[in-house]
Amino acid sequence: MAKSKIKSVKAMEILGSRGNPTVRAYVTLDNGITGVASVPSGASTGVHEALELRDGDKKRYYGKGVLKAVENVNKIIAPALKGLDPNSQRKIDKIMLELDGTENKSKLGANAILAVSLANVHAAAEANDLPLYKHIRKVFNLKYQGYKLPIPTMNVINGGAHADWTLDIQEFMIVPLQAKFKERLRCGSEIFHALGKILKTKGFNTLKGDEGGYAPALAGNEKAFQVIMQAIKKAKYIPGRQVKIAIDAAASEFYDDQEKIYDMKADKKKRTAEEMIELEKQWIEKYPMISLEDGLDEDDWENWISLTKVLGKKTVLVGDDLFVTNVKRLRQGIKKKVGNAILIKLNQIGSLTETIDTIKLAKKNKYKTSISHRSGETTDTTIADLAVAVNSEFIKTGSLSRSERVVKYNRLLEIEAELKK
Ligand code: 2PG
Ligand code: MG
Repeated sequence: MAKSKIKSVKAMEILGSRGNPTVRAYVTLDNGITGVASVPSGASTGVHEALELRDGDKKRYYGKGVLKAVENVNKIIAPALKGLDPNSQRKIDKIMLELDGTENKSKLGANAILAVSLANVHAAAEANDLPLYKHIRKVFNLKYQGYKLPIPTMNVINGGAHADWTLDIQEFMIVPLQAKFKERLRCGSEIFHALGKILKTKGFNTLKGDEGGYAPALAGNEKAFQVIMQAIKKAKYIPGRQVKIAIDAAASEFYDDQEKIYDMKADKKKRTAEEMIELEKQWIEKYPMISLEDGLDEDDWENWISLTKVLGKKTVLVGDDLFVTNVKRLRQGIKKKVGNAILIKLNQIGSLTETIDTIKLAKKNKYKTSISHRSGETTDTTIADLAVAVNSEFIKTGSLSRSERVVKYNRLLEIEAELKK
């Protein structure tokens, strides 16, 4: 690996895709190379996530400013990293965790730490003249066979907190299964446009939600499956064979933990955990569903055990708010036999090293991984490279519109083309 040293670390406040501030960091090396990274931000954040530090000063950006996080990078993190070898990613992340010293990164902010962690890995990759996915594999000594492009789960109907609660289920995704990534992307785009036409013909709004999918006020959650099935056929693909469907229920968002009830307003129904499992089972039997994310609340462990018993052999059960990319929560899940896949979001845990450790634990226990964006994004494409670096089965990065979503797909196209050479 090329020898170089960190010369400076700087951060600034920028805007994310929802127009709220977020952190961008720059790591500059003594050879003149600068790595840049910007961090995303969730809306349906799990209660067990690392802390995203926001200023809380209501006079600026309604409290959402990130000047404290930026200052933590410039005044506390920068001096501690100066002079270090950018190839020592583990050490760099460890130093930041120690500087923070809290369980959930509440002192420096997960947004501050992650921005630097990722800016450094970008700088080091460039210094080694390696594409990021190759550098990540090398620097963490990952011994996976060849490079595999992930299957995209594309969120074409947005609901829940991402679309003013037109539907309770947060994400209805199409999952194209063609051999080449570029064919998966084309298939996704064609279905997305077919879906737009169908919705328009039926008199629904075709404006987009936070992740670039449509947000029609359909009469009930299940209607979304029906229009998606129509769109797959209209675009001349075979549902079940060429394209499957996935959902992220994000059930914590409509769970009432006092009453222990899942309150689904679009269906005008309050459901118990047993009824939720039954509903999800019916959907899996009726539609070609490949995966179900957060089908129950993030702390409803007992019912997650039943959910896994009932559906774990039939489908990919992804824990997002449940596991929050955290080895401790994932370990608990493995022990309790809960879920069989994990959603990986860098900013849920707050550093690249910890994210890699969670992925390693998942793989060791045969849990599938899906590397994921957040609903508030930037044009940063690190997750595309991360997905290829770890041969992730899936990537979840939104719909087939909006540059902050599409930019990740485009990066995967680039990687696929480069690997063919
Ligand atoms: C999720 C994510 C991304 P958010 O729940 O999986 O789609 O949403 O970033 O709002 O938590
Ligand atoms: Mg989720």
